[in-house]
Amino acid sequence: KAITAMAKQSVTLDVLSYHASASIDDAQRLRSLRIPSSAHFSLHELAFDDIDMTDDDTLRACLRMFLDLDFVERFHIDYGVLCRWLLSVKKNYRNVTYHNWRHAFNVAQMMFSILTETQWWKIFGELECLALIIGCLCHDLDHRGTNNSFQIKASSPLAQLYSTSTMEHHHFDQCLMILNSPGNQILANLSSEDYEKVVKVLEDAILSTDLAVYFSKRKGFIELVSKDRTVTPIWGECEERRGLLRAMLMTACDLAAITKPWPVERRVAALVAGEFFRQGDLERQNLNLTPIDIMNRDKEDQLPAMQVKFIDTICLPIYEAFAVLHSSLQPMLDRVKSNRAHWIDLANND
Ligand code: 5BB
Ligand code: ZN
Repeated sequence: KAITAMAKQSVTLDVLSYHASASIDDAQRLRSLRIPSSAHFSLHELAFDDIDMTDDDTLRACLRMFLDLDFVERFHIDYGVLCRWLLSVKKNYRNVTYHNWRHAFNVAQMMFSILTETQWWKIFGELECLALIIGCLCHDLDHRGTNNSFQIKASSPLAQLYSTSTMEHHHFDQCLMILNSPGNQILANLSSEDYEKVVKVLEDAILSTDLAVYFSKRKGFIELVSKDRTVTPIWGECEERRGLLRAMLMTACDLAAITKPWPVERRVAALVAGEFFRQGDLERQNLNLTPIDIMNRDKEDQLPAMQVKFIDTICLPIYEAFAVLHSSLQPMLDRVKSNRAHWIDLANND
């Protein structure tokens, strides 16, 4: 539904006025911390689990990724500014059960381990790798624990601003806002040409985390993978192929909980369910609607069957394609299949 320019402007101000920058003191403190190696944090592991890490550990691990990928040197990033930016990003995630800072951190770690294990960082180059890692850390900024369809049903200010990929546009807005905040400008020392490139790749990466975008690009990607079978150096020179690979990587990292060892997957699935059920509660209380089964607490016993469907329709195709593209990613596919067997077991036995 169209709204007037003036109404849109007031919605824009309403939505965009909120954002928090981390304090200089907190940045100073983080800046003074010693940063352990990537091996110390197991940052190269596809089966990585953050459960035993403190919040400080997650921040130090992020700094380690930026240092090891050589972003700080290559892009002349002021280390104190990087510390403040990381704290601001973390601060702009909300206390929801799944779409919080820990999720963003896990997605970034997954991107780091895939880029390094496959050596695909060479295909993308430093600029696109920087955009991908920033994109992962920022891709769910200010998530409210409710999905796009909830924004539309609630006619939320966000839905008035963006009719498609509603939340993803907002995550990107928040990302740009932090990047532009005084004291947080980690891209300040890039040439304006490089800056424009990073922001463009960043926007594309964040918008690609909308499942609708994934569905629209998946067929083309799977066709490309069955044709080429591996990421050849040609991909490095072909913007179309690189773009497709970047988009699919964002989804593969976003959904990677499904590729983790069973105890991790089971724990994360409970967090996802908790957030879905809370949205269902809000739909009942605030919108007077009956939530769909996925969000309906009364249908909790159907959760294992839903996970099987989620795996079959959304997850298996993408991790199958990635296992074809690089043998080092086969363990992800293997664990999706073994998690599927666990969910089948639970669906049958309870
Ligand atoms: C997924 C698409 N959604 C619009 C409707 C529900 N489906 S689903 O039927 O495949 C589904 C997925 C149903 C239940 C689910 O979890 C119940 C605990 C899930 C599910 N989604 N399970 C997971 O383990 C994970 Br991880 C996810 C992803 C949650 C984020 C959803 C947004 C994804 C954007 C890429
Ligand atoms: Zn996400």
